[in-house]
Amino acid sequence: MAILNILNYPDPRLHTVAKPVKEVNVTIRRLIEDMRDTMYNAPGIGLAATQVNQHIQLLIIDTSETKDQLQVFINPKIIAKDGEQIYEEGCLSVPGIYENVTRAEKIVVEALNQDGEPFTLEAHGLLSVCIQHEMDHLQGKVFVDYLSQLKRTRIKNKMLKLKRAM
Ligand code: K1U
Ligand code: ZN
Repeated sequence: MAILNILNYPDPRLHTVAKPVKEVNVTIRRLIEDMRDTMYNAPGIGLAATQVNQHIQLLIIDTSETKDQLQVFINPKIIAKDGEQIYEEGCLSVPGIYENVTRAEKIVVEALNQDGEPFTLEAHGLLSVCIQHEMDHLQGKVFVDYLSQLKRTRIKNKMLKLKRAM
């Protein structure tokens, strides 16, 4: 079991665009295990490889109450979107900050699983929000990027103050 370091906003490495995974091999599977332990330990309901300073297209999610339904998405692509929903989002890279973000209500996503097998999933509600939030991380985007300049500056200053106090 390894708990990985989670990058904190405004770390510039959070704005790195992730590269596609070429092969789902033992290195990727080990990273998935470490990311799973890191996400459950935080605790969180999602984690993108970007947040643990690995700039590859890999994200994991578990929105279940029982925390035993890990979903792995490698090289995810949204192939359809519909509707709109507003959800008060959090982020393990921006601890203590929760803000409303508007996203698609329904998405259809194609990805590879941990065995390198392709799958297609239709997601709604929190799962849909979480996939979109984690896919943003892979594009170097943090949820605070949807907020006003004023709110973003306040959050950035709060995070830098927290870092100095540590
Ligand atoms: O990307 C991340 O940092 C993970 C993030 C996922 C997320 C949450 C809410 C909306 C969109 C995306 C988190 O997991 S923040 C922590 C959190 O929401 C939570 C933690 C424990 C129990 C339930 C929720
Ligand atoms: Zn996040």
